[in-house]
Amino acid sequence: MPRTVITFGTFDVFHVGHLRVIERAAALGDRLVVGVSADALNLRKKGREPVFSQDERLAIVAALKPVSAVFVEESLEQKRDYILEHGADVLVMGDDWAGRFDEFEDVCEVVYLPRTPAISTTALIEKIAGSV
Ligand code: C2G
Repeated sequence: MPRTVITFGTFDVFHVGHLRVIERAAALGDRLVVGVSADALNLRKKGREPVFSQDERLAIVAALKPVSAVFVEESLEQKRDYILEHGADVLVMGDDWAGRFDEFEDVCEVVYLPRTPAISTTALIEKIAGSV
């Protein structure tokens, strides 16, 4: 049986920190499925629209070599359903979420990976805004 890894994220203004977490997640199994958070979920969660639309963010993540499949993450509360639906053996998240998804240890392994230091979508937006 192939080992399926699942991870979630907004992946807005895609950067190398996103790439590294996806590469490391994929290395933990045979296939990687990525839930890309919906525009509406971001608005609820962060109070602003992402720079790139969900269709654009999905297209970027789907085109990455380590990614086998993508889907839209409509709500944070559906995580258990997504894990079961996609037959995930491992849930991977960056360690900014450490401990937050331990409740799913009854259905899969839960792994938190260290974030890539010194890069974030927010910092990039501020840097770009400050240079124009
Ligand atoms: N990440 C990272 N290093 C960075 C920036 C981000 O490893 N410098 C990781 C995050 O830890 C996360 C993934 O990249 O695992 C996606 O990050 P975001 O796009 O910020 O996603 P987030 O808003 O955390 O959405 O269900 C959970 C949410 O959908 C996660």
